[in-house]
Amino acid sequence: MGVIAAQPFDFPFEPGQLGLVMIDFQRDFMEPGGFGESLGNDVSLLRNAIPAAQALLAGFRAAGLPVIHTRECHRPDLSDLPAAKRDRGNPRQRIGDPGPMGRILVAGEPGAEIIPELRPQPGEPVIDKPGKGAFYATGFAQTLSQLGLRQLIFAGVTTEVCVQTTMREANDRGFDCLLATDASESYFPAFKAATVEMIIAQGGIVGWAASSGAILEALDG
Ligand code: TIU
Repeated sequence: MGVIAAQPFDFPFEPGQLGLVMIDFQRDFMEPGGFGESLGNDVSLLRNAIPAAQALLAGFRAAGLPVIHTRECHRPDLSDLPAAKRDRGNPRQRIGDPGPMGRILVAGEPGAEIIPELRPQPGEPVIDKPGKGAFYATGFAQTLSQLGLRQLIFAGVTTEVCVQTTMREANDRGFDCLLATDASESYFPAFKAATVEMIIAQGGIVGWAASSGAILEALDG
């Protein structure tokens, strides 16, 4: 048994049940010319999460604990892209349109790849998901079950969209969820701050939050 110093209170964990979930650290969100920028965002802000995410990856790998990566992307024929998602708003480019990193948010294109700094290692599961949450229309639940995981540490982008949606989905399925605050970023600093607050409010209504340093200290200890 280990304990992570967290908010709103300590997070006790069984190492055999603990995994790291890396949400959507893809070029499409992290680099210019992809989906994130097509929505009008300054994508440079997201790079703040890379050093802490790298440290967590290294710590989990060194401890021999599972790491699962996700990517938001659609099949090349866009058969898993609802019209409601494709047609929303007035972006510069829509999902499936050609861009400098290939077709926007399409599996197999350069933009859908995880950034080199956080590239998955062979054997680490990579879940492609058509929605914001990682459970919807994927094998994520089965992967977690096969790995025997009940307690999840979340890193990734963006904090209030795909990370928070997946944390809420996991929380409702009975997982203990902890957000690694410095390993997650938003295009909107105020939204990130609000997300951390709403996760830990009401006695941890969605889960816990802690810095990568506190998580790594507990893994070492
Ligand atoms: N737009 C935005 O903030 N996020 C997404 O569309 N997807 C994820 O968060 N991965």
